Amino acid sequence: MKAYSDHELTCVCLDANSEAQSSEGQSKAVSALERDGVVVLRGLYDSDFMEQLVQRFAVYFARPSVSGAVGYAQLSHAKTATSAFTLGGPIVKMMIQHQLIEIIESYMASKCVLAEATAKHDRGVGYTYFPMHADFSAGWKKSPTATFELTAEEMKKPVGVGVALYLHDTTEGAFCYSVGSHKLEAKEGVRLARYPADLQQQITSNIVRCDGRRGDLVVFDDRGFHGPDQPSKTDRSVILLDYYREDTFGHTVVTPHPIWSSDLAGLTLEEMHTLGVGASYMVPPENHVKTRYSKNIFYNLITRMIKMSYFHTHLKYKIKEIIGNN
Ligand SMILES: O=C(O)CCC(=O)C(=O)O
Ligand SMILES: [Fe+2]
Repeated sequence: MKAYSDHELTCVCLDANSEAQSSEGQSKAVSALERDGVVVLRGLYDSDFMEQLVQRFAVYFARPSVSGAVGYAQLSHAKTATSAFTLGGPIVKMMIQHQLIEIIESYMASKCVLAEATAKHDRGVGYTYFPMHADFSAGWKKSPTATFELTAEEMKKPVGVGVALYLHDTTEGAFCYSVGSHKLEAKEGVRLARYPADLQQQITSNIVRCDGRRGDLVVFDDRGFHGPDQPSKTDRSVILLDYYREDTFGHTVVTPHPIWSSDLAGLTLEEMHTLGVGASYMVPPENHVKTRYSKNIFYNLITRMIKMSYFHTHLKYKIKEIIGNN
């Protein structure tokens, strides 16, 4: 039985249509991030907007993407995902929502860049496949060949801010955060299991499950310990965004975003900069984790089946050709 802390998280209600009314809320959100490393933002997206997003999500999460068909990437038995940009239209607007960006940039004391954007579905399989972790620690590199490496000095600053957008009311399986753990600067690395027992106990006893409503955003400092509530028997759908601190990483994303060109209409240059348009990247798209299926044991069989899937029409033409020539 999991026992979570009953620490009350700060939940800030913002008004998407009135920046002036929300400025007090924004400062409250930044203070909560400084103190706890986590804050819930409510009210930025109305129900029509969420409905559109959920419908787009359903289109992409009905089936796997096979030979160009619309769908998701299967990453494990429990986990399916696609780039959040694939969902199109409304999702891009939510990624650059001004109040959200202002909160993040004020907390980081730097401009930020959207480095990762994932739409994800976790199946409630009943075991832990994604344990609590920090996203960064000193010496962190995105891949063994990456040239950029984080220093202990940089880890004193909020180098990355994560955002989880709930696509439905979420309790079991929700995002969890160890309140205040961002202040530890992940000095012993990103894996909780590698920490001395007393520190592990301290981190674990401060974990709060961030139950939330559809449309809520959980905003958190990536240096703190976090992860989905697992083991869980309930499915959950979520959008995960990660904004990196530009003064630390430069104008860099993890891997280039697959953006629909029509979604760039009407965006300012600054918004495009935040989205990572023109940014350098750490992992070439063909090596990104979403391409993992090419290492699956069924990959060769499935590719052969795809190659054969038009063979019957090919045969028909061939037979006609032979008959026609006689
Ligand atoms: O699925 C979640 O709630 C957390 C995801 C996460 O921590 C990550 O992608 O690094
Ligand atoms: Fe994480």
